[in-house]
Amino acid sequence: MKITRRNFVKTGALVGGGVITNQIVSSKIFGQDADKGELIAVSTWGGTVKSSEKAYEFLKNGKNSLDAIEAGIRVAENDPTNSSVGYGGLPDEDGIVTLDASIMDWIGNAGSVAAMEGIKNPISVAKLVMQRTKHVMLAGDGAKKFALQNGFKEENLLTENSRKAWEEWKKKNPHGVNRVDEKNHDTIGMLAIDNSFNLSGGVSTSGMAWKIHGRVGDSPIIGAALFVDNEVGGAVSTGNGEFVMRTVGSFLVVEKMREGFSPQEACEYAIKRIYKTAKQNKDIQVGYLAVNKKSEVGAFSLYDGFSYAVAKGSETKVVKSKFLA
Ligand code: SD4
Repeated sequence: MKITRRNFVKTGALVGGGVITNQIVSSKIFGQDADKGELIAVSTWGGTVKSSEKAYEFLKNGKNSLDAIEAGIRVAENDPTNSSVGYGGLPDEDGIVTLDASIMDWIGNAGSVAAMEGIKNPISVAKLVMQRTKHVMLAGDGAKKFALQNGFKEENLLTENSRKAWEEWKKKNPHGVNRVDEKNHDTIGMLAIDNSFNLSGGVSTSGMAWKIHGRVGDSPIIGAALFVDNEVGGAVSTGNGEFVMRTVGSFLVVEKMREGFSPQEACEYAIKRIYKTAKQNKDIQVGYLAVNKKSEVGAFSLYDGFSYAVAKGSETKVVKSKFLA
């Protein structure tokens, strides 16, 4: 039987390379398709522009939005100069790089890994958690074991630059005081719409620099740093994950869009919710990026400094986000 967007096939071995999965394989159950937009790929922070370009190239070549997201995010994960994602990410207070990532497709399937060590491309592991298991999230040693069993190889993710930065921080903070460096942000959150008008999203990060070993941020939590609903749109977050988790931020953004807010209005609404508790602390930064099914984009952050990349039509632009305070 041919799987199309329109067939609803129950649990089965038809997806995920012949491995039993509980993926949902049709969007029909969510109702009618929404208004159609155009091909688009967006990513948090201007520094990830190459990721949006890569994802857009995939979309233009007719690849689906899930594969485009994975390819785009892998560019950031493989870049040793991005100190918030994958290889080269800044470590925790013990000097260990631990990675969080999540991915979600247009049908509502989701996969994520949390606090995973030694694997360079957590977004691809998250995709396989989604496609090859009955679970949504794997954490720590279990995530790594799953990755190794599925053909990933173990690598040292701590670059010389990241190690030196950690040593300097450690000298100044021998007891782990002020352990979180709020100024360090480059986490990638991406959303993309393909030529079947299907939306997917993903997030990948090494999390907050100098975090307590074992800390998990918002990035692998579905509904916090990432949420996609193919009827409505998608949202991703970056910044202080604790504030995003407490307000289930990306889900909130998508639900406001469902009520009729534009992506811009929805991001502003979610940031204002955070500001109620974050306003005492000017160092806390949070940014949301959202896209609706018409390929309209919105973004908003607590404070100045957030930016994002948009690949659409013939160009890729880096746009400075509006901010609250
Ligand atoms: C976290 N949200 O672990 C991530 C960090 C981040 O840009 O986004 N940095 O809390």
